[in-house]
Amino acid sequence: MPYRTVIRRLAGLATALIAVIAVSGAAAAAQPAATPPAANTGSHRIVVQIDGAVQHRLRLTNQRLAGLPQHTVTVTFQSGSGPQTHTYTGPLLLDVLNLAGPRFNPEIKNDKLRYAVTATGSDDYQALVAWAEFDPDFAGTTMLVALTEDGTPPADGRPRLVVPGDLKGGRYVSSLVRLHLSR
Ligand SMILES: Nc1nc2c(c(=O)[nH]1)N[C@H]1C(S)=C(S)[C@@H](COP(=O)(O)O)O[C@H]1N2
Ligand SMILES: [Mo]
Repeated sequence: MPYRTVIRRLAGLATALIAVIAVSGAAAAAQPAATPPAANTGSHRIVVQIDGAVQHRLRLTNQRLAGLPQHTVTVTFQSGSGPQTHTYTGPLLLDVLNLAGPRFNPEIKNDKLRYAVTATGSDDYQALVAWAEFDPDFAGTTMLVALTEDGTPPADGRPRLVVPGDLKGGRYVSSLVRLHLSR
């Protein structure tokens, strides 16, 4: 290949490369500046912290939650935008808390009846459920840490507390970041 041709081809390649870099730069610049961190759906970096009166404070990824036995419930609740019916899938709240090991005192009669789990959303919204509400020895409601709603993960990828039987949606805490066990 003549020397001039080699130079021309190299120059062509360089131009193409610069164009690709410019286009990807423009795409990156076009992203909204206020994209919240760790909001990528299905990301392994999304975690729910399990803490309080537990033996092991845990930071559970969606992947870890998806590895627990999955349950599905269909529920209806009232909300500001009218009644909503959804099918949720995810692990039992009971299984998630048992992973962390509740520090119940065997010396105290029915110590677990003194406990509650406070769920916190990324917006600091909070609601609590009593341990007895989801414990099969008592009310035994199938409460979930849901990973999907109607077959789809939430837009921000974060799980949602599901509280079947509640008339209003207030305790369906979405965008869960923390489950805190307290006495
Ligand atoms: N994190 C978080 N979860 C929340 C709320 C909230 O403000 N923040 N509102 C609750 C209320 S009052 C209702 S009625 C339902 C509404 O459900 P939706 O957001 O799926 O419509 O979400 C509940 N979960
Ligand atoms: Mo609500």
